[in-house]
Order: sequence, then C-alpha cells, then structure tokens
Amino acid sequence: MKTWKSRPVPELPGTMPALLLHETTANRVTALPDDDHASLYVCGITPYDATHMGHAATYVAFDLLNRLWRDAGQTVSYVQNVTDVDDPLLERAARDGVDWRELAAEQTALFQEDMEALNVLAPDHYIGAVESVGWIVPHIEELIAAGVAYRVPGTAGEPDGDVYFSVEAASAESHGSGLDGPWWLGQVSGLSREQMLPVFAERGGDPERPGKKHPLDALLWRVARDGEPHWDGASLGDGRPGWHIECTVIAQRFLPEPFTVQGGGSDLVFPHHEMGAGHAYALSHVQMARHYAHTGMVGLDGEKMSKSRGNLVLVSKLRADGVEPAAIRLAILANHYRSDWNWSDALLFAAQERLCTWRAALDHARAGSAMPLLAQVRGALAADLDAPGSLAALDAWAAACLAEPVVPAASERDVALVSDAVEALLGVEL
Ligand code: 5CA
Ligand code: ZN
Repeated sequence: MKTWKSRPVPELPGTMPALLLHETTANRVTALPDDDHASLYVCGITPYDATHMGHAATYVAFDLLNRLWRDAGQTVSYVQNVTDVDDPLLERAARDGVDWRELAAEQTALFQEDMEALNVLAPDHYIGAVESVGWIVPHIEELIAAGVAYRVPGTAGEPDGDVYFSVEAASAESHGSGLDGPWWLGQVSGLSREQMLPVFAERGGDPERPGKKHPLDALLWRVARDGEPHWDGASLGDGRPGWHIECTVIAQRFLPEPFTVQGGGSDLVFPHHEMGAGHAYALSHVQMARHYAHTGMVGLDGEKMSKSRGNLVLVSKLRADGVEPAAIRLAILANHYRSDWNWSDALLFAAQERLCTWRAALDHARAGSAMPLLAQVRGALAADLDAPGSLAALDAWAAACLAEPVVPAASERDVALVSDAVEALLGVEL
C-alpha cells in the first residue's frame, strides 16, 4: 500500500547517548541494541473511523524512537500494518450502509494525511491485511502441519473449518523467563491464564466458541460466511485470516528475525502481541521481537478514547478547525508515552503557548547556548523517551533567552541548531 511522505530530518552535530527503553515483558527500562541497523514494527490502525488522539500519541511515541535511532547513526527499517478487513470495520460499514472497502480506503487516506501533518516519519512498508492474505495462507497451513493449529467442526450455526492456534500445543513446557527462548503462553504479557480469560473476551477473542481445545486458542482462519468478504484459502477453504497472524506474517516478511522493537498501545499486549509472538515462534523457531514497548492509553474525561465508545478527539477535526499540527504534536509530547493521560483543551492551549514562547526565544538565542541544550534534550529522550523532560529543558532555555535580550542580535548558528534539534528529535517545526 502507498505510504505517506516524510519531511526531511536535519542532521545534528555531536552524539546521541545509548538508548534506554522500557521493555514490557521484563517490566523495566533496558538498553536497546546499538547495532548499525534497527527494525521496528508498530501495529497500525483498523480504519473504520478517523485518527483520534490516542492513535496519534502512539505513533508520535514510536516516531520519537525512530528519530533517536537515526540521530544515533543507525539505519531503521519501519513496518506498519493496516487492519483493513476485520469485524469492527465490517460492522461499521454495514451500520452506515457503505462498502467496507471504501470505508477502509477513505479512513486510511485520512490517517495518512494526519500522520503527514503531525510530521510522523513514514514506515518503509505500509501493508494492508487484504494485500497479505495470499502470504498468510501457507503459514496457517504450516501451523496445521506442525500440529499447533487445528480445524474446529461447525457447531451452533457456525460452518466447519475455522482454524485455531493451539496455545497448549505451541507453548513450551519448560522455559526460562525473558524473550530469547521458546514461546510460552504468558511470555509477553506476564499474565496468568486466569487473568488472560476476561481480557481475551474483551479484546476480540472467543473463549466460549464450542469445539476449541482451549478457551484461549486464537483464531487463525475464519472460513467464509454469507455476506462476509472472503479469499481463496487453498487447503483452508475460502475465508479470511485472524487478526494476530496478519501482523506476524507481515513482520516476518519485511523485517529481520528477530526484529528490534514491537510497538503498539498497551491494549495490544494481550492477546495481540502475546499470540503474535506465539505464531512467530511456531513458524520460525526464532523469537519475533527483541523488545516489546507499549504506550499508555489516552482518554477523554477519564475514559479510554476509543472508536467503540465514540468519545473521540480527532486530529483531522482539530486541523479543520485551524489548529496548527505542531501544537497538537507538542500537546502529545507534554505527556510521558507510558502514562495514561487525558486529552483536554487546556493541554492544547498550553502547547500553543509553549510553541509561541519557543519561537519568541529563538530571536534571542545566545551564542553557545544551543549545544548544551541539545545534550539535555538528547539525554532526556534517550532515557526511555522522556519527552516531558526534553520540553522542560527547552522551556528553561527559552526562559533564559527571554529574560535577557541579546545585543546586538541572536546568534544565527544557535538559532539554526535549536530549530534543527527540535525538528530532528521532537518532530516539531519552529
Ligand atoms: N489494527 C489494530 C492493531 S494491528 C488496532 O489496534 N487498531 S486501532 O485502530 O484500534 O489502534 C491503532 C493503534 O493505536 C494501536 O497501536 C493501539 O494500541 C493504539 N491505540 C488505540 N486506542 C488508543 C488510546 N486510547 N490511547 C493510546 N493508543 C491507542
Ligand atoms: Zn497488530
């Protein structure tokens, strides 16, 4: 699928410190590998409604990581998917009497415009579920042949042949802790099976489906039903893939095994990233990702912002109202990516003020002030993407500039370096 356009990233002098990032499975901040090449997969949108502030915050957070790797001189391969066929998308299209393909295409285009406006660097590969069906089918066949997937007979009005991933068969019996060994159920999420059950049901799983070997077995292939889109599934019969296998196959196809970081919102830790890791290990006997990173949930008035709840603040709506995208980005960056936080008008207002202050301060940039500021901004971001810490360093720099107007004029070198640093590292244009 076509991706959006990235703006150029200025090169900065000096060096980036070693990058530390919170790792979900270990639940602590760990060092990222400093190899020449880094690879990133971030779970993309299900395009049935426009980009809300929660999506934007997740993609901006991983955009920081992408920018830091580049600043450190590492090359980055970045892959993102679009879940352009899935139950919620089909339900929304049916509710609104529109074609699901058109709905997906429209919302994906709008998402790309939002990402471009927010100065999020584009992935190298932007891949739809629909375009990956043909790659997925043989991998599901492999899982069946390996004895870790099975067909469920039709019961209670369901047709024969849906394929499920057997968590018991795929799970290693003996295992250590950590990611670099065989997968077992709980390796990524750290949840007990009792804790998994309600979350599984809440997030697209079907623990009650009759005929499954284990309630937590995850859908790999849904055979065709009347009125539902379906594709040629070779020996599986016509149908469509389950959600987790899509991301696994796309990641394995376009990234090294293991790739460096798997990212997404914290709502994806279980079952999505847990099952995805299980599918990947069962297919290749190599762990899927070296590091799992998750963003906190953005809410409105204390409730998670979600398309299903309808409590959305849309990036496109704010843009249409004339809000500068750089201010939206700065409002997001005022929160640490791992915390759960609420969107508010006050947050946006504060970001607009901050942008004005920084711009005014540039006119008074003092000679020699930019390099120490750059070191502080890099230091904050390298320590688990502490964007609020980097904003505080810039606020302090701006306050110092504005406190004493420079005579006769601002240092041009420092003006250029501060604006390049803010653009390259934070993705904000001054
Ligand atoms: N298509 C799947 C991933 S394969 C999906 O979760 N789509 S989504 O449209 O629901 O979400 C897109 C991304 O935004 C995911 O990474 C998700 O974890 C993240 N996300 C969704 N809601 C929020 C929220 N309220 N706050 C922060 N991130 C969110
Ligand atoms: Zn995904």
